[in-house]
Amino acid sequence: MSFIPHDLTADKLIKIQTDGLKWTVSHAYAGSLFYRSKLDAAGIRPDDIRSLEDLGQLPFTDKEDLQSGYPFPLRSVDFNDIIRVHASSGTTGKRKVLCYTQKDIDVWADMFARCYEIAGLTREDRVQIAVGYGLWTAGAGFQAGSERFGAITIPLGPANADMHCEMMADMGTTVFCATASMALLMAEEIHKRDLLSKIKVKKIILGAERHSDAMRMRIRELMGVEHIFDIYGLTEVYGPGTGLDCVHHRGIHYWADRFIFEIIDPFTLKPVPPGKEGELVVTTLCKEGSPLIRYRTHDVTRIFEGPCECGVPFPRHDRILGRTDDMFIYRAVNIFPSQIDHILSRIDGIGSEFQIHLKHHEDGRDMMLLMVERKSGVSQADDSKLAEQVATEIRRKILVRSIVEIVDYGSLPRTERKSKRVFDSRNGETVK
Ligand code: DLL
Repeated sequence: MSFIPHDLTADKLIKIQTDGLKWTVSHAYAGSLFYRSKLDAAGIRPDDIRSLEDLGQLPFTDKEDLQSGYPFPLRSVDFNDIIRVHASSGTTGKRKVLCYTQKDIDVWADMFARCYEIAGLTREDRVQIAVGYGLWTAGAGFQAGSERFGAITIPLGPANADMHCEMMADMGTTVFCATASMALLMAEEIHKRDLLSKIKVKKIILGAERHSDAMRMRIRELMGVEHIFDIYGLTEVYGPGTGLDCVHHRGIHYWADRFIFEIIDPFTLKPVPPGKEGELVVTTLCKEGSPLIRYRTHDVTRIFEGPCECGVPFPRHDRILGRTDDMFIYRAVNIFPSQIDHILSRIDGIGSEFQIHLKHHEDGRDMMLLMVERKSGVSQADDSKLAEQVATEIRRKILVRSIVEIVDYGSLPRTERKSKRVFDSRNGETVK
């Protein structure tokens, strides 16, 4: 049995998307006061939406709309039809709460089963789930997908390293699912405890946060796995499982029969040319509880053109390259953490973990302190040379000065959730 419609053609997809777009706009207009007033204000009636070209007329939805509509933003069905809510913490303000009908839960499980299929799992596989359960979508998504797919599911949640190591060995786990941070933490534990010969993990599925090539390489090295797959998703679009890269690892296949992805310029809000980076905007095609109309994710990626060697008939987007709201301004330069990541990934002797601390100096200027882990096995003796090299590269590529401190491998905090890498205390204390 396959969860992937291998007979999906471009024409069929256009039909599914057109019907789904019309359905979504009518459904949201009829069921949600929020959407009705938004569409009325834009002078749009559901009947105006006749083809995919009409998508661009629709107003955007943004995270503020979810917060102002708290506790049931975007709700478009009767409370009797809602069977679950999930929420994501968000960085500021109230949580984003999204509601699900039974159909939403089923569609999500089917989408997630596709992810496991694309990763080449079979029903013999044993899937250990290390992401959080509860209001967060992660645990529920990974579990429902694995069960729908028919693999053996081992739902540990973050638990602790002892428990993960024990279950991994005893259950014969073949697939490990985690946030990128947790995958690194576990890979280091397994290495430290010298457990590699006792475990059978061949594949890691990770996501939930941006991660560097260096981090993926490190995890792969330490755990000796065949593949690391990148899974994308967000609470607003069901949760994890909106897509996954295949064994060729040239982009994330996404389920274009369940949602439309547009890439826009976050400043002009106009679509960018095909293949160019921009902000991902999502319109769902059959989501009942909390449908999305042109929802601005603030995630930066691009859509790849052309088919993939694997033959899966779904389009691909690039890894998430950053978030438009990740950017910080330091000495009048706009900087994304991914730029720092990129530079560090290319310097020998550096590990994958770093922190950026922005502080206000008493001389009135801002300073950026970069704490960077030394690579495991590299001698401390070269720290000052390494620090100089990092600072020079940053000055050369980003045009700002920074203070670089090389710290011991493993000394920056590891987390089972999402890592925080930027600490901005410029409105608080002053450093001398
Ligand atoms: O993090 C869902 C998820 C859980 C995805 C587990 C994958 C694995 P939220 O908490 O709503 O949902 O956060 C969504 O996380 O907008 C991205 O900024 C980021 N994100 C998710 N997956 C990736 C990824 C979950 N593979 C936000 N790469 C999104 C980079 C990711 N960033």
